[in-house]
Amino acid sequence: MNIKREVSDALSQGRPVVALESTLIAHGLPYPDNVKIAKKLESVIREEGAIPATIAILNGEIHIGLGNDELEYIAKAKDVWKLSTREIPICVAQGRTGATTVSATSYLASQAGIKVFSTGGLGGVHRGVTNTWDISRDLEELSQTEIIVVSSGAKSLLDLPKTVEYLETKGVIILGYKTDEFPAFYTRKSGLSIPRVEDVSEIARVYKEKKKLKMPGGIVVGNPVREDMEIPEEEVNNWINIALSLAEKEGIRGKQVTPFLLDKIKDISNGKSVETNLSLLEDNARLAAKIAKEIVDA
Ligand code: PSU
Ligand code: MN
Repeated sequence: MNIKREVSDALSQGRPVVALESTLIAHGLPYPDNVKIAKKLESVIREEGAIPATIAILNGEIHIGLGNDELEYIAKAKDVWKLSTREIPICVAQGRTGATTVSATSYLASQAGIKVFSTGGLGGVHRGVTNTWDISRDLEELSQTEIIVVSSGAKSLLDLPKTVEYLETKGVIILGYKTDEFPAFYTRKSGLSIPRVEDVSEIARVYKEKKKLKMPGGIVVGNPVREDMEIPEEEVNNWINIALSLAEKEGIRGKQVTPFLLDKIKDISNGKSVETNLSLLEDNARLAAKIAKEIVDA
C-alpha cells in the first residue's frame, strides 16, 4: 500500500483523516465536474482540520491519498475498472487502474487505519432484485468492516425499503444526522425511520459504545441534502423512471447499472442532478471531518 506521506504522518500522530472514494470521480460524475469536486472535497476536509485520503488503485498500486495529478488522471482516464472489494487483488496483480466503490474504499481505508469515510450515496438493493439478485457489495462490506461512512443515504433508483431492511439484517448501524428518516439522496425524506442523532459528539458516543461491545461492522451516518438544494420527489421519480426504462431497453446489467443510471439522470435533468450531487458531497465531507476530529482519540 502506498500511503501518502501526510496521511501516514496524520495517522501515526493520531490526527483526523477522512477517506474519499474514487468511483464517484471516475464513474459517477462527468469530467471536468469530477476533478473540480474531488479537489473541492479535499480542501473542505482540510478547512475543517482533517487530512483527506482519496483512495484508488493506479497501475497496480493501492494509493491511500492522491496528489492533484493523480486525481486528474483517475478523473480523465478512460478504462478505469470499477472495483468492489473482491476485485482489489485482481487489479493489483494485473497492474491495472481501478476506482474504488464504497465497499472497496471502506475495506482499504480500514486496513490503513482510517476510521471515517465520506461519500455521496451508498449502493444498495436494486429494484427488480428478485429477478437480478443485484445487491451492492457495499451493504455486505459494511457488515464486516469497521468504518464510519457519511452519505446522503441512497438514491431512490434503488429499492430503498429493501436496502434499509438488508442493513438491519446485517447488523449495520444507521444514524440519521438531525433527521428521523433514511435520506434519499436528492430528497431529504424516504419515509423509512432510522435513529436520530443531533450532533457529532453523539455519533462519537455510539462509535465508542459499539467498540466497547466488540461489535463488528460499520456505522452509516445519513446526512440529508440541504433544504435549498433538495429536488422535488415527483421530479426525481420522473428522471429515475425514464433512466430505468432506458436501462431495461438496453439490457444493462451488473456493474454497469449504477453508472448507466447516473449518466442518464444527468442528461435527463439537464445537469440539475449534478448540482445537488456536488452540494451534498461537500456537506458530507465537512461532517465527516468533524466526526473524524471528534473520535480521534477513541
Ligand atoms: N450511488 C451514487 N453515486 C455513486 C455510486 C452510488 O449516488 O457514484 C457508486 C459508489 O461508488 C457505490 C457504487 O459504492 O456506485 C455502487 O455500485 P453497485 O451498485 O454496482 O454496487
Ligand atoms: Mn451490483
